Amino acid sequence: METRLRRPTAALIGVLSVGAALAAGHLVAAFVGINASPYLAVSNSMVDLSPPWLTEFGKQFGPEWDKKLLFAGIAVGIAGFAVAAGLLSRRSAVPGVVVAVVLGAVAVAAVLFRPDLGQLAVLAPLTTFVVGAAVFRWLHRLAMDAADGVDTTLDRRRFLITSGGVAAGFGLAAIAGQVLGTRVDIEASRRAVGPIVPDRPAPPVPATADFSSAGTPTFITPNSRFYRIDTALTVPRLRAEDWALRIHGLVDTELELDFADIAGRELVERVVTMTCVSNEVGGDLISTAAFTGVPMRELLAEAGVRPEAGQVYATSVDGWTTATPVADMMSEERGALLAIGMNGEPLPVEHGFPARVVVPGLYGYVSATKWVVDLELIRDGEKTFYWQDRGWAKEAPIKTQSRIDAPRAFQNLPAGKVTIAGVAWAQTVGVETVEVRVDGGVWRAAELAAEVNDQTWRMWRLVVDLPPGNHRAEVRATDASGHTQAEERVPPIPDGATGWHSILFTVS
Ligand SMILES: Nc1nc2c(c(=O)[nH]1)N[C@H]1C(S)=C(S)[C@@H](COP(=O)(O)O)O[C@H]1N2
Ligand SMILES: [Mo]
Repeated sequence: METRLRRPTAALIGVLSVGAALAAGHLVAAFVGINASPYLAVSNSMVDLSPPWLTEFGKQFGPEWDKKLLFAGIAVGIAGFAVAAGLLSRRSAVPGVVVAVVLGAVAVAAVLFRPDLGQLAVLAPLTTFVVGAAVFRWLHRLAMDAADGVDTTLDRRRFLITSGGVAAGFGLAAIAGQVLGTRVDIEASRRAVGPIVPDRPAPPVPATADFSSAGTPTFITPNSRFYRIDTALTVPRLRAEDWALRIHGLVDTELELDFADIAGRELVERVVTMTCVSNEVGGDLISTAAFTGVPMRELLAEAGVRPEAGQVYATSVDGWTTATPVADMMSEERGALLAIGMNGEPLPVEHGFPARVVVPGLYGYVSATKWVVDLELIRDGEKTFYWQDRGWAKEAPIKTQSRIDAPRAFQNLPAGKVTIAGVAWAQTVGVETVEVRVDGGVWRAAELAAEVNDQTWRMWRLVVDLPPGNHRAEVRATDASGHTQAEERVPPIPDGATGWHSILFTVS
């Protein structure tokens, strides 16, 4: 009679070998670049290959959750694949080995397409492939011996002990890889940099700049609450002492600047409201900080921008790219920065430590490169960049918008006076008026908080007297160029959402 493995045994062999394979690859990746870990490399490729609807769907869960969900989804996918490989191999080990080859090939491809990994990185997926195939054949042989009816008890015990050993071994390898791979002590590098003190501080933000007591955000967003958007599944860990920025392309003199050079220059502080193009009407992908750094205008002038240059093409250490019009980078009023400080501290790691670009008035995806390492002056449209390749606009100035923060949607308020409050923004020109209407009535001008500068949001509030019942509040802003927000809802893709924000609430 032909020997056949029981289904649970076959599935277990599949899962154990794939687990061992990925863990071994993760451990090797700790030495050649953690992103070479086949599990991370495949996950990163999934991010880059995701269709726009999926990326936008993911962003709803917030910066931390969308990443956790992706990792969990990929783990489930791989486990399913492993179970299938095991079940296909109930008679012969060949299908399982073929699966290991396929998995290895996918991982090699994923690593080769990573811009931030060297040639050596291929060792990680190769390890995955070799370990996967070897563990699979080994466990399969033991399980077959246990199933063939001769010496069954002894063979079965041997199979169970080996399986347990493999599981424990790969658990340890995965943990060791994680610990070693993230051993670069990035916080130590941040501490060594110390507080970032501007030579030219921004004027202090007056206490009257926000209506946080009425429910708006604070004017300056604490670093820990600043919105975060990026494609990095593992935050780049680039130490200040290892960082350098190359400015090249259509310039007279190529520059290579290190952190000490930047930190030693005259540092300018600017209060800027950053906004993400994916921010839905009413969304919270908008925050404000006092950024400190060197004006991009000075750095570019030092390199000498040739007249034929139209865009600054920026690349981060993990290969994310964007392009910004030279005119916006060079404009004195706009005041683009190569920032190294955020609210007095070195940039937090998630916000681009050690250096990033900040260009007031442009959505982040066309300007705000975190972990920036390369600025290339190119002819206009000479190359496309990360989000442009995924259907978003080549140029994207921030659109005038407003949002209601209080009352909260569906909040139930006591009868009497109700304060409606929120924020409005029209970076580079400034907010002129904010109007609110309730239940489709007349538009009433809201009180505006003190204006800080043209590159930041502005808080507003209005006290209304409302009878008990359900109510609907709507808001619209008019900017200093005379443009009033249109009612119609426009989705974020390709160059930013517009439309009036409205909320429903109850007074009783
Ligand atoms: N390296 C890198 N820089 C990046 C991104 C990214 O994915 N990678 N995302 C951009 C986008 S879409 C936005 S809105 C801002 C967000 O910056 P924050 O996370 O500091 O708020 O960073 C920009 N810079
Ligand atoms: Mo963004």
